Amino acid sequence: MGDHGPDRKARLDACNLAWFNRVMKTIPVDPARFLDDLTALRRIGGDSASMGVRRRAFSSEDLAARDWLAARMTAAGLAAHFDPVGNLFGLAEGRSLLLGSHTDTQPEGGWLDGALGVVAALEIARAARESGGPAISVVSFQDEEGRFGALTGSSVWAGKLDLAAADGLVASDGLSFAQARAQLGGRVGTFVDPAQFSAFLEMHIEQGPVLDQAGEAIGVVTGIVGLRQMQITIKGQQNHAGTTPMAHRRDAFSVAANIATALPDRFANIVTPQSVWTIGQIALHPGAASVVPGRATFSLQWRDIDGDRLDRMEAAIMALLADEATRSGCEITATRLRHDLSPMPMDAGLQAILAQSAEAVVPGRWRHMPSGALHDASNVAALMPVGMVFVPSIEGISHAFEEDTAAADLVAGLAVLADAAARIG
Ligand code: HGY
Ligand code: MN
Ligand code: MN
Repeated sequence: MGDHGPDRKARLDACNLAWFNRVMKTIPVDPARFLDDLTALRRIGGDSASMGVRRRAFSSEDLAARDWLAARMTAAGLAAHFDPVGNLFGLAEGRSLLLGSHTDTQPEGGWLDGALGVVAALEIARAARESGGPAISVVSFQDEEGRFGALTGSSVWAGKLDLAAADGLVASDGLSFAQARAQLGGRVGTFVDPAQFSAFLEMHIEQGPVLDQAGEAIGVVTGIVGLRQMQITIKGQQNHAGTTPMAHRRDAFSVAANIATALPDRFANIVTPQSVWTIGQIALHPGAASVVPGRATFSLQWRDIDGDRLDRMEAAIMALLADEATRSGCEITATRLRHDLSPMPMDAGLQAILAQSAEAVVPGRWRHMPSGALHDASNVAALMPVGMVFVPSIEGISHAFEEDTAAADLVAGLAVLADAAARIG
């Protein structure tokens, strides 16, 4: 795949290396090597016509990316280790700070979502080892993007989802998590003991417009929203699209459409402008133009920073489903995603350190902010103190091939994360 990004020299010129060398007094990371690794990773599963990537969890592209990462970890002097669910760790000896994110992507993924945090972690761990700095380990969690569940790899590692339940998760193409992880073959090792890590830091693109619109370079994350998700199935009556009068239909799609359009009214007294809900997947059976669909199955996901509000949104959804079942005469069932992804505050001490690093690297061009996206840090917070740092997303676009961030902002994020890692020590 052609390298759609600017060439390496142009990228480095954009980084103003004189500034970079002035601020990087702690762990001497190499921005060129960092950007080269990011570009190399983008090529694995890269879309030929854009900057985007396709690396669904446990796809051949995902496994190739993990093998590439394991080799880079080994070359950096870290012990590459796959756990039973495909989380890939690069382990330093003894107690260490853990940095990382994920390398699996959405079906049409951006080149930086997750990959940025993993490659930045690799560069910082490598530079720390080269310079006799603090012990730093690296992780790429598996299935953060929810091909099977939601943040599956870190949910299992954090004990929020048991392995048997994870194995029962099934992707939309029918592949089970058990079948998928069997592809690890001889790579697989034991689960890594979280007690060896002092804390976890994750750098990530913002995936929203706030920093980009403000012209700021860094977000210090205060908390991560909670997420709830249901699979809703509507069973009506499959019938002839020409001979079935409209009044006699039990059209599963029209009920699904009613539910989608009724949600804003049902949520009106519950939500804030930051609350979000999405119907991202829908399947109609039998899916033919001349057949009134007898079955509709769709995902409904909602997110908010307040757990109580998530509960009230869920109650409103269940009431709407009951009303629609009565009105339409269709059978409506809902299966809730089992494991809990509650709103998660970031560790106050790590926020303070990240704020100091942000002020040192990009004085006055940073802010504290919540995360509207979910991240593995939500799960890791069950095991150790966690912190997150954002870099801007150009025009706020993510989960799309157009996702991108300016090279100077990528390097500023690297500098902030390295500075914070050095302060944590
Ligand atoms: O959906 C999310 O928030 C994450 O990007 N997987
Ligand atoms: Mn992500
Ligand atoms: Mn994502």
